[in-house]
Amino acid sequence: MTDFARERMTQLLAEIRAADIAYHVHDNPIIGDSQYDALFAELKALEAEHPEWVEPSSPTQRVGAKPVGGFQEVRHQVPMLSLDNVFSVEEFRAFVQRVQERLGSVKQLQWTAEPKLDGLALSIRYVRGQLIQAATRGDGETGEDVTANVRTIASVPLRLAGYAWPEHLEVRGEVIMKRVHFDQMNADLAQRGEKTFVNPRNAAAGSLRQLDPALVATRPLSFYAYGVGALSAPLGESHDAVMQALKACGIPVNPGRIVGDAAAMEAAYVDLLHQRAELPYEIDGLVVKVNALSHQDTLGFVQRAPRFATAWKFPAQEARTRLLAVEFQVGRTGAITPVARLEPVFVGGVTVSNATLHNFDEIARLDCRPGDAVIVRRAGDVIPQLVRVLTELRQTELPRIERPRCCPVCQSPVEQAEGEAVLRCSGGLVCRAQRLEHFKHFVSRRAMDIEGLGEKLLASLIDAEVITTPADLYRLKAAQLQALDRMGPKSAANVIDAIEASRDTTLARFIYALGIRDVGEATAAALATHFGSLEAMSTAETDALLAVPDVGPVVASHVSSFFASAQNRAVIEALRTLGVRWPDPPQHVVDALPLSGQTWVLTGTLETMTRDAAGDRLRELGAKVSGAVSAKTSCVVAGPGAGSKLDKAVSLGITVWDEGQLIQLLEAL
Ligand code: 9MJ
Repeated sequence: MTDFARERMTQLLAEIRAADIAYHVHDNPIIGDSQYDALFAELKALEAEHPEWVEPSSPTQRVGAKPVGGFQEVRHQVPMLSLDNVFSVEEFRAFVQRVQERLGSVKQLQWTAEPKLDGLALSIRYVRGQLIQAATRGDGETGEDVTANVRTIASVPLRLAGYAWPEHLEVRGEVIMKRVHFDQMNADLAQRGEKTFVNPRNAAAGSLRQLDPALVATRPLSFYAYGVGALSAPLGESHDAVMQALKACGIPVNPGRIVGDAAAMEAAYVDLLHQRAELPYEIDGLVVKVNALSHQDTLGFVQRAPRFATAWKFPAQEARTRLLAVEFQVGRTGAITPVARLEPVFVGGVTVSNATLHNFDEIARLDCRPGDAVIVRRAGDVIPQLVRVLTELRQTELPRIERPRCCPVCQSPVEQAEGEAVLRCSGGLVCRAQRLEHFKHFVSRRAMDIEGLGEKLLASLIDAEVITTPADLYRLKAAQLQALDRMGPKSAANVIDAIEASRDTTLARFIYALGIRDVGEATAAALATHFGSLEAMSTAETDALLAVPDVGPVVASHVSSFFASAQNRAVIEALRTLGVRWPDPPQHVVDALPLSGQTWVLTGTLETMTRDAAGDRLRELGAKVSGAVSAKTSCVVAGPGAGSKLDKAVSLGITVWDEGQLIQLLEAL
């Protein structure tokens, strides 16, 4: 019996370790979460029966006791270097030239290019394959012993795989927190009323420096290796070979590639910069290294940094500036959004002078006041955010921002629905701001698609009272447009043509264009397919609306109250009389469509069609197309540059297709 138990424990250890490596090192899970949990639970139960057989490197032994007396100092046997930085292509070329001059005799120099992870540097020491110690960089000579905390990081092996490792092996790399994990953790912290972290790097650093390993174990940290420290035997002759050897030991490595020359490195920089926002973790540049270790040795070091490598930094995503004022913008549905006006600052590659503050609760949470020094963040193409206020720099008492009581545009009273953070203007279409936003939405590309009717022109038409409802657009005459400032006959005729062309539309677009609250494109498409006509939809009872996939009680009530308004019905009637029309949707019953009930997500770049076009085709086939991956997602189509959504899909075990598979499906249906 005990022999059997011991054998089973060995088998479980092997299976769990293999699953860990497949998941963390190869990004290619071999078993599902519940199967993994079952193996883990079985091992734990057997270990409880036979504590004498518990291996210190068992995956059940990740969480240990608190280090007594805080973190001890660790002297690094081989100093932990930092990287020199370059900030421009000229500086980068100068670096390459310096290296080439120093290695004068070498003809075909090989380089590696890898993302620069933005986390916390760590050195992990393995002796005879067992994790013995982990230390932070500190000042490069002496760091802190964070072994107990690092043992809790699921992707750090407690025992190396295989047997091809040197007796002493020091692995160096970065501890990071992936974006999805960061968002999730911050949401959990906020829900518990605890302090949230400003960015993933602070979250990783703050977590690793917690004294209680049990708490660290709850923080979703990851580790990627990018180098080695002290070694009792070489792992290879090049940086790339060393990384492959680490991977074979079951250590997750920073993904790099070999590049031939400066031009290829410059292309790698641009590629990575484009992928940046989609990657599952934050990076702040491209690291290039001379590949051959013999060349690295020849080049040596200057002060604390190697001559054989450099970090070509991306434009910073965070910058300090000053908050000048907070203004309130009124959206299409009356939502009042506070916007921070900032002293212009160069961040994320552009000059930023506005940042979103989301809602009034956010103002209260940040406690931002005009005059404050603040940190703004612009990541990828997303709207800049105000992430932190440097309250410690406030020298005099600054005035708090008052919650608006009336709409800043039309002075109607402000409302706040129970349980909602959003403040709303109660003025409806009386409010000029809501009217303008309503028109902007109506003419937008995914709605009635009227080109040439920009915000400025719409505002002039509204102010001149030429248009008060969307139906007025179809009564516009070129002469009226020309009468407005600086509108030539040709431009006026183009606008009229665009309006004319928009009369032929689809029911889904028309429903979307109406701007019913919470009815986005996907819901509009679902309503169109389900009801087949505007009449059926506009007279539907709540129960009938609730039968539409994607429609819940809130949306159903918005739809009902929209059509209950005589004014709305009159506008629709006028639009139809003025010639707005659409073909009858396909006479399918919803459930009969091939992809009914499925939710698809498109991410990354598609090469033979746009994501919009692919989304339209999928919707026509009955699928819902969503922007976010969840357990309910049926399939994710990932093109080049796919990042966090792909990562989430993989972690949830959701089917992932490439563009070719999607095209095959679309052709087959
Ligand atoms: C980061 N942070 O991703 C190095 N790093 O190499 C990479 N850092 C490094 N390499 C030598 N990819 C010293 C630091």
